[in-house]
Amino acid sequence: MLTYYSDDHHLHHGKCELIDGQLMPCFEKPQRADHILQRVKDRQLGDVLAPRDFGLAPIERIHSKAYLEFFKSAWARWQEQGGKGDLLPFTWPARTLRRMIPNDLHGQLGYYSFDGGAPITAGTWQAAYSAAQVALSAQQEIANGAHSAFALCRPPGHHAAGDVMGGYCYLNNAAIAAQAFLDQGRKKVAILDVDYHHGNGTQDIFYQRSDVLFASIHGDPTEEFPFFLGYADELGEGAGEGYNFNYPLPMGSTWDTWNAALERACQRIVEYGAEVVVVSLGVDTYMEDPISQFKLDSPDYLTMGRRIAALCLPTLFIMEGGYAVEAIGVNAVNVLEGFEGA
Ligand code: OKP
Ligand code: ZN
Repeated sequence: MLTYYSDDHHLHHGKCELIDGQLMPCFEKPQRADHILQRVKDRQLGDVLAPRDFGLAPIERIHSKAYLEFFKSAWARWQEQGGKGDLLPFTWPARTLRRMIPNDLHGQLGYYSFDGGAPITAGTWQAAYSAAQVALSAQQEIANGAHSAFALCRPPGHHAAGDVMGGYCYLNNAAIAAQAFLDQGRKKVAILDVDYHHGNGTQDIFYQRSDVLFASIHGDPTEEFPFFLGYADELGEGAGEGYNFNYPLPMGSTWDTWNAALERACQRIVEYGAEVVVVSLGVDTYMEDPISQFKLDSPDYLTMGRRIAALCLPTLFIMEGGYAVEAIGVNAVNVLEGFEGA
């Protein structure tokens, strides 16, 4: 399997996030992708290629121009104001407030985000832009006939909606790639989100559409981030009704529970008649993950890959979360090796 990868992810390295009332070093850090790349090489998964540049057009199919313009220029505006640290939001248009777009930078940052987990730094735009190009390059590989490809993306994307960043995510790499398949003539794309967290951004983007089926297995949002989406009764809306499937699982879930949900998700994908599968590949379901509460072990990821392969569909793997940095390479590449039947 070919891997697409860009060193540009190093340009995004947020300093801190707020956890338990304390500023902690960001869990979503460059070493994550470095470890995965190392493992891809150690296991000789296949060649590692630099992305092509498909420009902004395929990104604009998912994200609004206003949002992209804001994101692209936010750091320069912050510098003009003499800003020093990372740019982080602290006021959001929550339930009692109006959804205005104010003039102020921090007002706009609140408008275009849903949490304080997505810092904008000097290189965040470039890193996120390149991550989207990595996803598009791997997508192109499959469009050209490959059975699978791996987009080693960072920062991740599945929490980002059309004009909202958050949860470490800015551009929704999986959604951008799924849309590219459709724009090239495919009619039915399934997105299987195996990250520990619900892919609220991806769900929102495709919620009213039947050309993308979204299935997500994740920590029950009554107990876990992103809290406000990801429940089992969210089945899609309008034309999208019946094309959204959430499998929220209790904290502490082990492989057997997780696997039963995977089986149900795979059945939906088969019933749908998907032509291609995009996997939002998070490995924060791992037992040692520092911010997550599932109990998968490293060999389980081989089994996961095998089950996904049994769908017998062209499969695009897009990297999402996973924060047990030492194990993330083994776990992510185990899915890919399991898929390949290793
Ligand atoms: C991203 B992905 C606030 C804590 C909130 C956000 C988790 C984002 C996970 N500092 N945690 O789905 O792996
Ligand atoms: Zn996650």
